[in-house]
Amino acid sequence: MSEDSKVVKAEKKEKVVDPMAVTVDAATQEMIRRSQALGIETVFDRAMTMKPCNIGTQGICCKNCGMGPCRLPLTKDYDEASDERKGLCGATANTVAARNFVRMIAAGAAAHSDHGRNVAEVFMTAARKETDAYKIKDINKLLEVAPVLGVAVTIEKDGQTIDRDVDEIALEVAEKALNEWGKTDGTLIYLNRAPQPRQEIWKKQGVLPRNIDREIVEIMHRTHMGVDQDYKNLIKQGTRCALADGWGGSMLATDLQDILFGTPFPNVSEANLGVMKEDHVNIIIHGHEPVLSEMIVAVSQTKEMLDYAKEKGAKGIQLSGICCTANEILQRHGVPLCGTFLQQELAIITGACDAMVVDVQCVFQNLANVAKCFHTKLITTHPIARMEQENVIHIEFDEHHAIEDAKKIVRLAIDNFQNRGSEVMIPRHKSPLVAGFGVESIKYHLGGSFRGTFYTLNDNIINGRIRGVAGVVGCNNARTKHNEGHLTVVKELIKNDVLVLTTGCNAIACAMEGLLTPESAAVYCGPGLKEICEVVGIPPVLHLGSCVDNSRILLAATEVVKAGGLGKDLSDLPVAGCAPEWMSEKAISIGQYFVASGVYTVFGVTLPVTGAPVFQKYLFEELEKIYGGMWDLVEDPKEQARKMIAHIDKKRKALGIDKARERVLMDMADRQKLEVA
Ligand code: NFS
Repeated sequence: MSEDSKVVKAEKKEKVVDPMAVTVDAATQEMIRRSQALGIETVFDRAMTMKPCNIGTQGICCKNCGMGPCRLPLTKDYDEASDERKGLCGATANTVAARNFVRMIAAGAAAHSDHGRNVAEVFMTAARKETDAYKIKDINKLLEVAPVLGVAVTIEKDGQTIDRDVDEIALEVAEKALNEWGKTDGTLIYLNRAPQPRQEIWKKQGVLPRNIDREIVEIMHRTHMGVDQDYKNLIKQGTRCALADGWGGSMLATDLQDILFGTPFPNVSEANLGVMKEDHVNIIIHGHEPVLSEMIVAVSQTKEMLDYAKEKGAKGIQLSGICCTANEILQRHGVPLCGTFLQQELAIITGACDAMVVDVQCVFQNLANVAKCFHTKLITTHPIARMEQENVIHIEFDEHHAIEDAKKIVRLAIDNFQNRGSEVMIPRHKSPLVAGFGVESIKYHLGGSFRGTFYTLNDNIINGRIRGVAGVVGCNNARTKHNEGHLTVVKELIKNDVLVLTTGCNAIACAMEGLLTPESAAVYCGPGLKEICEVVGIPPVLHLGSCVDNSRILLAATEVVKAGGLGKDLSDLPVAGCAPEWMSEKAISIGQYFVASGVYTVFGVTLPVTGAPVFQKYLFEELEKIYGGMWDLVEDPKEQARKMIAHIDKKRKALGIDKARERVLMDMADRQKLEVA
């Protein structure tokens, strides 16, 4: 061996991922070690060997035409007044960064909203009774949503008001909902759900979305070579598109899913790779649309399938989920969470995954390469999301024969159970959790069944036991330590009496850490929040579902405004938002609709705007003057929490309730003093 190749080998040896350095989760650390022992590459290895492009990270690479890519790096001696960076066409760094940013919003809004459209189409199939698989499950929710969409739930007949036929209502709701994607007149109906002053701001700014598809298409037009060249005008359209996501496609997805599959209500379950069972057929559902996973849940619980699994030597069927589809089936059926976005390859590396069923979004193509090393059947199910690798099986799912499709998939997994190799290693780690919260259950828990309202929550915010409310959401990102940002921010917030509403992979991370249990309040919370959690019996971190369910956060915040005492608009509330480990374009769309809804929103890791300081300043400072909400980028998670708390305190002060918080603490002390006296 030559000296040179020894050096290469030595260097290679040094480049082994240190599991402790890339994740805080013990199960993940164990499985990274396992992947190394088996010589299987994962995202953690790739993140080490491939560094991100520094120019792309800052948002200043334009590849929107064939003359580029034009790269506009920030020079060390950058000075705003003399910044002459431009692409071949003359596009400035601000234009380039803004174009890239709003394209991310378009992609994110498209992902959420196309998901929403699929649900609306299935809803229509159910309303027309073209399928036996899907039925209107939650009639109460249907009757609640119908009037919002302008569908009457009663009619006048012979001078009497009578209830309309539920099937008729469902059909009309389906038509109205589907219309929102492409209607030719007016603006989105659901915008009416926001507080009136918020609607006025949107109207004044000219950002009321006309229909969902149009706003996405218009971004693609405006960011084509040589169209919109004003970063403020670009971000205006970005806002309109993001609102079409949050108050449109995502909100419709959530509502229609609730009507079809049931509105979530708190239930108990478990989280982390340890939920897999060695003696069961393990089916992992991964992706985002509950349309298929609902059917798999139903089918895998049938006697027919359970008997078949036993026939094949398994004790039963263990379903579990990864990413947001996991959150969907958790919140409605208590199906355990197998892991977050960054654990998807590791779930296969357990050697115990008999089938991984994927639909759309957040699915690694490398799953196919990992599956090749095991007996795992990797099954794609969606016509718009296939994989090129030959070992991937495609079973296209169609709502007209949903049960048959689901049966085919479950049978395939059961048949595969006996093909397991000897290399099974399931980490033992898992944590208990309570999930399934939403506007309805918060009302119930904090208001009681007879007076289900948000008054109690508001009361406790006003009296200072709850300092404020934070929405902490979003992905994992392999460029930062897995789950560390999520858990640090959330723990810091609840320690400071901030109630946390969570969705997406943040919710899964919190679940894995045990933060979704009422018991965690005694360990992690400040005295005010602890007291509330103990009295009411809720966790300090409320799991509201998947990323499309961020719409639940918007509606919960609207209920807080309605309940009174905390201002007239969302931007008056002592609330803040955060995505500590974001990575997907969906997160950017979510961030923008939170900002445009009046919320201070801080992202961790990185934000592709830092190479265009003027545009960045516009997002971070100027938007506050327009919407009352603004973006921020803070790498250190503790600092993220600190800034969120500072914002919450700023809002408390503006509401005149900053003193109340101190008074409560003094009241308790005073009471003690009185008792002593
Ligand atoms: Ni949200 Fe869900 Fe997770 Fe991020 Fe992906 S699963 S839609 S995008 S990675 S939170």
